[in-house]
Amino acid sequence: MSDLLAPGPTRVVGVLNVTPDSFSDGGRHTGDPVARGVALRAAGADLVDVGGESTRPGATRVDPAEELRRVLPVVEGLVAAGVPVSVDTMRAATARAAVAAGAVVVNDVSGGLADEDMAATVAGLDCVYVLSHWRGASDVMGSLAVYGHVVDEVRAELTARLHAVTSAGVARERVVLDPGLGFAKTAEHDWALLAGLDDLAGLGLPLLVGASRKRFLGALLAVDGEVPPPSGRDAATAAVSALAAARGVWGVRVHDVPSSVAAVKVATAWAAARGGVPA
Ligand code: PMM
Repeated sequence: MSDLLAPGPTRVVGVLNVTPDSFSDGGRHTGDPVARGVALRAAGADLVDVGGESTRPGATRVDPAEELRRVLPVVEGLVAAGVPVSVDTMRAATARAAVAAGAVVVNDVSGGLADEDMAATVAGLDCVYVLSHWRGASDVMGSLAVYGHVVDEVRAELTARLHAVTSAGVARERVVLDPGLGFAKTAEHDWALLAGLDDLAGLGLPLLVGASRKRFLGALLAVDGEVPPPSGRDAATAAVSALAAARGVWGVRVHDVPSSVAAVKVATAWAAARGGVPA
């Protein structure tokens, strides 16, 4: 766990959604999810993030037993293959089972808000905790995308959640913060948060950015109202990865691993050539 947060280049977190209805890649993949995860690792992912519940806008919650049934065998298979695993879940019970099976990161897009047992559960586990900004479940989050100053409000709400989870016993040193792009955010909010990464970094904790294939990139790339499909947004995702890496973020969560590995390498080499000063 400690190595995971040690200083170093931006980590590339590969997305492995084991869902029939994920926003960006659900249903598109066939075949063994463990083999897909192993391939993500071979392509350069530092971590593989396994999720069994779609958070696409409008999605309804999956049954807890079904989530576990999807996720656990994949976590076990990847751990057995030596792949560092993160579990993408809002449920304490799933987090506990995945960490018991060898996952080293609990990635909770709800920042502990969806399950009141999450913070205390994570406090008792040996893992990194990714705490994302969140205002409500996917079926209602669109109506919650209302901000005066989005960066200030996200920063304040992340600070409040950080206080809540550390009060429940989670060591601050193992928390990674995430602005939660697309979660109760419009495209304008997503861009403001990316532009405000330095401000969020001021909280003094590592940051994870999950821009991959999201709607704000689709809207940006639309030509004559034609929005490219999620898989047509990977070059734009890699551009975000390069810029986020140049801002020194801890990690980027992406579907297409090779393009973001290359992007992070470019940003790292560019900074090194400037004597360690980011591009
Ligand atoms: N986005 C999604 C799922 N999990 N986890 C973190 N930490 N940050 C994110 O932005 C994030 C996430 C939704 O995207 P997907 O359906 O394409 O996986």
